[in-house]
This record gives sequence, C-alpha cells and structure tokens, in this order.
Amino acid sequence: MTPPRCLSIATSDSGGGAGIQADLKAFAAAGCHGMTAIVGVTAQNTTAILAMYPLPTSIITAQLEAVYNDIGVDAAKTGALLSAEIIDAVADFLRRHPTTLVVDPVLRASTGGALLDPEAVEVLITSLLPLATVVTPNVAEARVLAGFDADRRTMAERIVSRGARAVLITGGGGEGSDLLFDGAEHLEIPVTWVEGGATHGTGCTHSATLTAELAHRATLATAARRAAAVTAAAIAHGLEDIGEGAGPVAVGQASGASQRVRTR
Ligand code: PXL
Repeated sequence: MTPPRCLSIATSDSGGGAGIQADLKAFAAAGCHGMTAIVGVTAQNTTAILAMYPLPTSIITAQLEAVYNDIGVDAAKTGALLSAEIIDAVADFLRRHPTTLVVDPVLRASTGGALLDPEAVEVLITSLLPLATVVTPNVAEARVLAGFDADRRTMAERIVSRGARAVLITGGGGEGSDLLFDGAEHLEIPVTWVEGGATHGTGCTHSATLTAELAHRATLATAARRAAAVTAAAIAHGLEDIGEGAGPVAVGQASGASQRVRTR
C-alpha cells in the first residue's frame, strides 16, 4: 500500500534531535513517506544553537513546488520558520495549495536560542494561523499566541478566535493532559508523565506524529491521543548518553532496541 505523504516545512538540526530530522523520523515511525521543504539550517548540538542560516525564499518555494507538482501532500507541518519573510513565502504558497496543516509555533529551541524573530510573531498569527488545521503551542507559546496569560481553555479559545481551526496545547505531562479545542468543545488528552533526561526533539516529534496521523485520516482527537502516546514513549526511550546536554528522543523504538542502547 502506498503510504500517506507528509511534508515538514522546517529547519535542520545538525545534531539530529529536533527540527527536520526529528520530523522525518516521526513520519517514518508512523508509516508515512516523509518529505521536506528546508527553510534554514542550524549548527546545533544537544547544548546550544551555535549558528543559524535562513535560506532564501526562492529555494523554499522551489522545494514546495517540486513536492506538490509531482508527489502531492496528504498533510504538512511547519516548524521553526525563523523570519517574517519566510512565513510570508510559506503562507503565500499554502494559500494557493490548500493542505491539512499542523502549525507548530516554534519560538525557541529547548536549549534557549530563538528560532523565530520576535517581530515575526504577529505575521505568524495573521498569515499562518488562518491556514492551520490545528496549531500545537506549549503553554509558553500559547501565552504568546493568545497575547495574554490565563488558564489553558481561555487561551485556546483566543487562539481559535485568531483564525486557527483548532488548537492543541501541549506540555500536558505536568498537567496530566494536553488540551484540544476545536472551536466547539474542549477535550482533555491524557498524557503520561515520563521521567527522562533525553527530551531534545519532543515538540517536533509530537507535531510530526500528529501530522502523520492526520495524513492517515485519523480524527483530530485520535491523532492527538496517538501523538501524546508516541511522544511519551520517545522520551522513555530517549538517548540520554548522546551529547552533554539533553539527549535526543528516540521515536518508534521497540523495547529490545532501546535496551541494547542502554546497556551498550
Ligand atoms: O523543538 C523545536 C525545534 C524546531 N526546529 C529546530 C530546533 C528545535 C529545538 O531545538 O532546533 C531546528
């Protein structure tokens, strides 16, 4: 059977833990054909982003055209988009090519470096949110998208009123659940709190798995439950000994494989 086709529009993490690299691993683990429109490159490891280079919008649009004109896309996600100019180019293209779209509003790397110009946040809200099937902020990102700090339900309602069709506020481990709001109903998505030091790539793995499940035509609620479960397992199997900082999550590992890694 031909697998669903998933596209990541995001930035490369040279350390292989987050960004484009995490997305491709999550797409593969979810049984999808993964594709990429790379918007920029980071020189990055588990401790820091050391350098960053946004690509020209002409080559970003060319990647999108190449993929859409030949292969087609069942679902796409956006990750770190770096600048207002890049968001505009991506939004212009997606407006002309309606797509099931997960917007992961990445603002910072887990190591702290900015992955979106602060002045680009307004462009993300006005240009990209209206194209989103679902937007997946963590609580800190939800505060920025809502424009205020409140309980999760109130922030979710504000984010949907700004144009997203649905919002899934993640980081539910601490709260016991992620919160999905589809414009009508609030749904708590149960999340198991997983102890683990290898968390680099958690957000990317979550939003890419959500994208893959939507490409498989799961409902939003089912896709959100699977994304939460896959991400928790990826943290549980995380590669704590890789790098000095928080190691990469390991998506789709059978327990035998993870035991080999741990006892190496
Ligand atoms: O997890 C967010 C993210 C997205 N994209 C890139 C990243 C990170 C976090 O480190 O490096 C390239």
